[in-house]
Amino acid sequence: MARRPAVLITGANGEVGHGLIEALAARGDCDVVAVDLHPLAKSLRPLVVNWQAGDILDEQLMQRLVTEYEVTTLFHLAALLSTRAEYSPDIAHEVNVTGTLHLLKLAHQQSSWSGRRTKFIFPSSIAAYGIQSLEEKAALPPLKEWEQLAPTTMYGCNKVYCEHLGRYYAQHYQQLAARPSGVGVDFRSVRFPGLISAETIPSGGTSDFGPEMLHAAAKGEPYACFVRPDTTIPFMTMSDAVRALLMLHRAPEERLKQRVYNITSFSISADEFRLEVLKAFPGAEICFDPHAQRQAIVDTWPRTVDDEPARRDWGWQPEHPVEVAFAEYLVPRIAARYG
Ligand code: AKB
Repeated sequence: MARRPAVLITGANGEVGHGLIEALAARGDCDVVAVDLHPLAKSLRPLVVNWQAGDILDEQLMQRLVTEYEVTTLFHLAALLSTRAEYSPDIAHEVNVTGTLHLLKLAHQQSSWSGRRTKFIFPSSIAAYGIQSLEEKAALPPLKEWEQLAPTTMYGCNKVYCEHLGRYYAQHYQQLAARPSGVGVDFRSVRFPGLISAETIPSGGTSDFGPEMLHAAAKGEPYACFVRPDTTIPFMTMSDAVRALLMLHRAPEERLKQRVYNITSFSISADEFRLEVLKAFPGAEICFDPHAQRQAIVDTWPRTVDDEPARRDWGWQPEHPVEVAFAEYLVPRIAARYG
């Protein structure tokens, strides 16, 4: 009995998973198998051929899936984000690193079975960066992929290491073996900025202050922002983030000059974010009440990143610069969502 080709998504119930499953279903050219610790949202179930509530570290679960499905692409979205990971660094390491290693092995196994390089799409993050001081942050030009990689969070360390692991599996796996095993894994990664979704509210991240502010305003709730007004990092709409994953997925491998790409859309401060929110919800009650430790994390993340290689190699361009993001995408959807 032949196995059915399928795209496997881990962390499928998370923010990016929601958008990705909907986008893949709209395209309708592949079967999706979804795995998440929690049962898949009811609205997403009709869009996938199989969903499993389980742990990516559960070898039996994952091996059971690959007896039924030939995984052609793996979107590995499951992770503990930067704030949550600081409360449980050991668990974060287990999920973010050991989980990724297991899935790279699984992708390698799939490539060996099919004779085709399984694609492994991995969202990394601006948390991979670690800038040492606010003065340096203010002075730095948009960061390139290889600059300032000394993250201060467990999540950031995990992301940098997994980027390297992916490159290793793609290019150097068992390099000393007499006969290399299989065709290897086609690992590709984007470093996401803070993501803003109209449909879901983030949890466990440190860039969450932006989307939290917007959703609170739309719900008519007061919001105390946990970073200073001048705090500036890059952001992107969830729709652009999902487009980026799909563009990178489709790009011919020979066009890719690197395995990890920065992408960005717009950089604004927390206060500029507040002003955008006030344009749409003039009565919104937003104040600033910085949390010293979370502030310290965001202060190590860059104001801007250089995404020229992504533009050059696979045509990356955001659809939602800041005005469009708020006025045409986020606000109308969020307003409709909360009535
Ligand atoms: C987080 O805040 O941890 C994430 C990220 C920037 O990767 N949103």
